[in-house]
Amino acid sequence: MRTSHTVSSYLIDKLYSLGVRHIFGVPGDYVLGFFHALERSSLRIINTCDEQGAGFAADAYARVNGLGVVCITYCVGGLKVANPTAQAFAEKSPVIVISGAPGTNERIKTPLLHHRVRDFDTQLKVFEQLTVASTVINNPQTACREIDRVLHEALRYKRPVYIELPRDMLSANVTLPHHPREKIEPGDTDGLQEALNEATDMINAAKKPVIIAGVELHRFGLQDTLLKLLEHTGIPIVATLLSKSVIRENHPQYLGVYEGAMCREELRRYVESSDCLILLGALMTDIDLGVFTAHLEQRRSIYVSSEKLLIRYHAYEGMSMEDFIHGLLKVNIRRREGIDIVKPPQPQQPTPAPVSGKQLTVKYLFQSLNDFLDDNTVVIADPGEAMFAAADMTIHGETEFLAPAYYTSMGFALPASIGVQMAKPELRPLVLVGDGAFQMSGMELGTIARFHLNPIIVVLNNQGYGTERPMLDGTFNDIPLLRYSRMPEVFNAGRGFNVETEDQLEEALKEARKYIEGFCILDVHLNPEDRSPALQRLSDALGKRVKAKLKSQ
Ligand SMILES: Cc1ncc(C[n+]2csc(CCOP(=O)(O)OP(=O)(O)O)c2C)c(N)n1
Ligand SMILES: [Mg+2]
Repeated sequence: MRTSHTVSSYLIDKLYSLGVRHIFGVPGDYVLGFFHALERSSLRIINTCDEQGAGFAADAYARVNGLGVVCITYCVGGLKVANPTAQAFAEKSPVIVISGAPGTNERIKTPLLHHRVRDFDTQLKVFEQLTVASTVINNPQTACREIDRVLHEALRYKRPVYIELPRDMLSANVTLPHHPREKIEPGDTDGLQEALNEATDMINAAKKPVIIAGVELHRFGLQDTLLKLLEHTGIPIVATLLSKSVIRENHPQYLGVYEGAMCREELRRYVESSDCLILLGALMTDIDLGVFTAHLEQRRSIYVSSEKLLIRYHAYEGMSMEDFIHGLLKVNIRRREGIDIVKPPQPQQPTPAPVSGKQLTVKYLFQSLNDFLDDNTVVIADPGEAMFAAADMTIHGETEFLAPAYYTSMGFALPASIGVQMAKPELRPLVLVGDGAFQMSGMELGTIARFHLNPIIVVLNNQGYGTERPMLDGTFNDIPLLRYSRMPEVFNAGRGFNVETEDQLEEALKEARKYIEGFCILDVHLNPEDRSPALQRLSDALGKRVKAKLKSQ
């Protein structure tokens, strides 16, 4: 670190020291000075077509890199990243939102400055609701402390934070912080031991324990500890849709994604008949619980997250999830082997050879895509059929599946592929996106082309908002019908494939694997009535609610 700093240089150096190498965003006059400083720094600016794209790219970058940054201008840009920031908050992704803003002096002289909404702090108030910490850097003497404080909160809670930079502050010289040694509060070791004893007794007495591994294991860097726990105990494990790929899915103890009635029937039965559910870092969201079709009883559960520890009906206050899970490695849990393990559900059947001219189905498409995966593929799925049908794909590596499985904002997957490839250039994204979601995010193909990225984009073209049709249909679920395979002409890059039949799919995937110079886009035509069993069950469950509401009006 340098010995003297401005606000800009301090923030940039700090981000670099935390492992950030790329910043996603769109400039504007209030933030141009900061972009200029970024351009001359060791951080790389990835300017996207739209701020929402930058927000999703930063979220995905945070998910694979540990921290992501989006940088935008005041209000017109900031309010467009409100939605991606909300998603990052809901799904625990540490994204730093940096927004330019009118200078502190300008605010006094000209109150009606462009982009202002109601007051100068309107945007700040919005972001206070969407982040775990926020700050406006309006005093060079406290600037470093404020920057350190909010960055620390992002890392501690794995949630977004907001930093507003009034433009006249950027080159102000700052007072460097004096770093007192961080005090680490000793945990409640007696309480922890009691919790571990209770958990050990319960696990050892159980006939059929199952671990449900949640997304917090990934966010809090506990994936290696989880693998040790599996080895130590021999207990089988499932993930949730939000945590899918928290461990590699070809691990011998891994059974699949559990999501109540939405998952495969034999998997549902296996989990729900367990007499000891060990839920580690799972957010109990409605989608992860199969829209409340899950039957996970508290009296059979050990539940630990960053917020609480519950064993059956006993709540242990003030325990750390990390300490508890590390503790499980040290206690005497009986190792289960071979015959001790109730026979787990079998993997899927092999995909039949493609039949020339045969119309594609969702089932065939996902079987073929599953066969297409290799160790370097990262699957990024948008909400809709893309995400629900992908639940049963077998992901080869850790953190090689990303989807907004709780907040479920459309338009995530395509821009997310930019963030993922910037953070992990060795991975090739397979983007699964509905035609509706593509229409919300497709311009980011321009960013993909400009930065020479090479995702394979599968557009599930079912002529509209397929997820919604079984809930309640109308012309409002129709969308313009585009020729997605012609996108390479528009963007002057990449390759496009029109895919209607099984053999065309096989050919397109073969070509896509070979063509690594740019993006590939497959326009996959599906019958609008065709749905994966998971999506059908979800739509039925949600549809009942929508229709019941309509009746009661
Ligand atoms: C930003 C956003 N707007 C609206 C919705 C509500 N919604 C959920 S699924 C869906 C339809 C998605 O259509 P498409 O991307 O074509 O996927 P499909 O359902 O056809 O598989 C809509 C509109 C949403 N989740 N996110
Ligand atoms: Mg669709």
